[in-house]
Amino acid sequence: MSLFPSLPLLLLSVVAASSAETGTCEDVRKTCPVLACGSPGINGFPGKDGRDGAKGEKGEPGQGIRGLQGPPGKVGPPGLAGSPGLRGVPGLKGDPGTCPDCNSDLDASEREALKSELDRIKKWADFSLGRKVGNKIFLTNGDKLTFDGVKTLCAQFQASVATPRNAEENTAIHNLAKEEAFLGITNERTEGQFVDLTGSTLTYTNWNEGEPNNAGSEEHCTVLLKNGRWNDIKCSSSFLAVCEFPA
Ligand code: MFU
Ligand code: CA
Repeated sequence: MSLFPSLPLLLLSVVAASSAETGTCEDVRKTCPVLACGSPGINGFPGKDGRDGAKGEKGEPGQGIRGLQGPPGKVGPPGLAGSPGLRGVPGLKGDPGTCPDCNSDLDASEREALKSELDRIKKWADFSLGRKVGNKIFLTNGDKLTFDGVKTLCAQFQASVATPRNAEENTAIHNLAKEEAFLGITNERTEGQFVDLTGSTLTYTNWNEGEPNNAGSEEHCTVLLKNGRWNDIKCSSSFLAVCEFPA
């Protein structure tokens, strides 16, 4: 059997206790003659607050005036990088650099000393070579080359292929060359028209008898013959290389 009384028994006990409390003093005195009756006691203090009730349902939205706008939210994450911008305008020219090891600025006396030394060397070369004609010196290294080979060789020495402009220059080359030598005279550009290597028309010529004859229709260059006169000849043949230098 349970230690707790059944519900009907419990209710009965509560009703009995309640009727005992609500009964008057006279009622009590009828059952207990010994007990004296006094005046009714004053009311007790209010009982403690009961426990919080269950949470109510959410109310309808209020109808008052709208509140002020709140502060801005936090900054969002950065966006993707944009495409490159247009090229900017070129910057200004920089300052001149310094060159501690370059001592290119010669003073007047240094320039004079160099010029004097150069003149001395030129005189030595003129005396030694004995080939100076006017403002030219004709030189050969003894090589026999095609016409293109001679042009390349002379260019390497800042010179050009020997081109006699008068009888004196022609004789100077003839004296230097002990064999047939190429001259800087061609008609490679226009058949029948011999010109110098700058393309200028010749003002002096010394063609041999019957020349130029364009033998085999393939003679577009010129050689100085052993008799000192000229013959047109194939540019791909090889002859002595003679260059002319400014003197
Ligand atoms: C002459 C010259 C030619 C070539 C040939 C062997 O032609 O004009 O350039 O030297 O002799 C007949
Ligand atoms: Ca010829």
